[in-house]
Amino acid sequence: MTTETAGSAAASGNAATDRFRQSGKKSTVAADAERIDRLASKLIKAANDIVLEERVSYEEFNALKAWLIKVGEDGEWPLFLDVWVEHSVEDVATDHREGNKGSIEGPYYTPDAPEQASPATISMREDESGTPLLFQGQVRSTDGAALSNAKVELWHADEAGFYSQFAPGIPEWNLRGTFIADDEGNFKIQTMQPAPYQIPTDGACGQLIAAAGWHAWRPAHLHLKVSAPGHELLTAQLYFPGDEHNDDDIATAVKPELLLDIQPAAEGNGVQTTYDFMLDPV
Ligand code: MBD
Ligand code: FE
Repeated sequence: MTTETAGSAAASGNAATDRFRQSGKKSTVAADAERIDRLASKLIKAANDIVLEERVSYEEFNALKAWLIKVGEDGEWPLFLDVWVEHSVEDVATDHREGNKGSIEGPYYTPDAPEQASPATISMREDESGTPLLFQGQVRSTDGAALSNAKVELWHADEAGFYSQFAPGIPEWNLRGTFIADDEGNFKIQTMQPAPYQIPTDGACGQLIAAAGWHAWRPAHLHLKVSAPGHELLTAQLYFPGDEHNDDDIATAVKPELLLDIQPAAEGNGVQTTYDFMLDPV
């Protein structure tokens, strides 16, 4: 934390909640009473089983009630669900794929980041601090065919671990961009290596983490959405070898195939990495 402040958990939580409300994701499930009955009954039974098995007291029950109220007040439902549940939803959604299976989206995606043709430099501050990172690769179909004009959306935290639009004092589209690959599906993006991310410690999720004696860290990561006409959208994260939290990500979103191969930059300073994506036809 040098030139910027973390802001509060409630500020980033509420921004993530607003973002979710605007995304239109909430209204797409049909009200199928049978399915709702099945899922809600299982969830309620799981809660009751825990109470009976663990002999949960009134004090503990009330602490839970107060904590759940605080999750809402802090706007941290997106954070809570994305950190502790989304990885299983992502497994179910992508286990049929032959190409990349990807990883969770998390709470800090914003659509419609400014578009640039590859090669390009992501939007960043003039004095953006960090290690320059050249991120390049190719987008292909699972049959091996290059996907011309594939789209690569990239967003990630800065060197202090903060995301634009969710922490104060950062330009709106900082370290966010939409990149159009060339005729052969090749992309080449100059950016700045992100720092590990710490879940806000002053909100409800941070309170739970501290009370349970857990740590609040995600390893440093790049977020991506890779798409091409006629192919399934890939949502992924990529990680840096050697990060101490690759093996105990609080969000359980690291997979071995998502680790980058980081090399010294061939030109200039910093590092470079090549990662190819394979998309499944729809
Ligand atoms: C993040 O940056 C993130 O990617 C996830 C999944 C949860 C919290 C913060
Ligand atoms: Fe993230």
